[in-house]
Amino acid sequence: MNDTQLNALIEEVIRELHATGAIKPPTTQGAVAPPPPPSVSRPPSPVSGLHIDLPDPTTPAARLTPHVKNPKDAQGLRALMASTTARIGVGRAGPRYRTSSLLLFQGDHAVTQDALYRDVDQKLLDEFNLFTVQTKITGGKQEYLLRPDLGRLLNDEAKRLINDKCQKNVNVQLVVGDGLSAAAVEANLRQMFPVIQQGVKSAGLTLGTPFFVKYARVGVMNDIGDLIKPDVVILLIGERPGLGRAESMSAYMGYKPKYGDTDADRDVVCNIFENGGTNPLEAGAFVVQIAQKMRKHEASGVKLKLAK
Ligand code: B12
Repeated sequence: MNDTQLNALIEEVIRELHATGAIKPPTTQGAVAPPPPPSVSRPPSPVSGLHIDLPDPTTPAARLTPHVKNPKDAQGLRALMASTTARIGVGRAGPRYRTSSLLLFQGDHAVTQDALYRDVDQKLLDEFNLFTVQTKITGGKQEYLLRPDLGRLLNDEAKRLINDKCQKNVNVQLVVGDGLSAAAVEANLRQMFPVIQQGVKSAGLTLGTPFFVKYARVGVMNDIGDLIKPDVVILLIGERPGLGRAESMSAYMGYKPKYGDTDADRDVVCNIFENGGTNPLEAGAFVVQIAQKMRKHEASGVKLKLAK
């Protein structure tokens, strides 16, 4: 559709809305009154007379406002609410949630959905020269969610690309996977990736050719280990988002991962995010230390715990 057709369509819709009285007639000949700015409270609907504007429930101040009527200890309730992200002190409307609680829940859920269904920004992957390979998922995120088993296996093209492009038998292989949150990768990679690169080099270890795995699950480390034969694989991957928290990333690691390895053979540094989680810069340094330990003890997961 070109601009002329689009404008004609818009005008037609506006004419129909005028005809039904759903919007006010133009203030001056030929000019339609502009919509009010979003921050300004809108007048009641001309159709129903209802006023549907509510304050934004997602602001920090709104989240921390108690809605319990006549609490016995108002100050205590505020302190309790400030101490947790759990949804407490929200009050109720009869037996139900208040509308603002419901809207907040839906808003937070939308953050989760966005993080889950969105792809990692290609520009970010380009910044770190990460080429992309894919697991055996062919049906998009929906299949990714339903078939974790396929997210643990590289497809044939991925195996070919990795074989062609990656240095083999390296000390450390760094891999990035989207996992369950694109937002987590976007929020932390810029900080964590260079720290790992630098840390591995400073430790005198060789670092393999890094790449990105789309539709990745943690278990894909086994296929990567079988192809590249590194001492240690570090997989940076988006964690399952919580309600309203989508930027948490994990570093899953394994010593010489191979077909048949399980989570008992792996270690994880989790909850990597700024302001409240494991800081990505510190996490970068920490995973390099773990990689060194894995090499020293030639083990990871439960075996590494027993070796220490
Ligand atoms: C989902 C989940 C699980 C699920 C995994 C099932 C599944 N298929 O998704 C279940 C309920 C089975 C589980 C169990 C455990 N989990 Co868990 N889990 C999580 C959670 C909530 C999300 C993980 C995620 O997003 N992974 C990313 C996606 C893309 O990975 P995935 O391939 O879909 O799933 C794999 C990983 O989730 C992995 N995994 C899950 N938990 C753990 C724990 C360890 C130590 C390892 C190595 C791997 C691992 O198992 C899945 C299958 O391979 C995190 C919380 C967090 N903030 O990360 C805790 C978390 C990772 N789990 C944790 C723990 C301790 C465990 C258990 C050891 C608990 C126990 N005592 O039994 C077991 C170990 C399970 C195992 N796989 O060996 C801790 C790890 C702490 C740490 N640094 O060591 C976390 C961080 C929770 C916490 N804050 O305490 N877990």
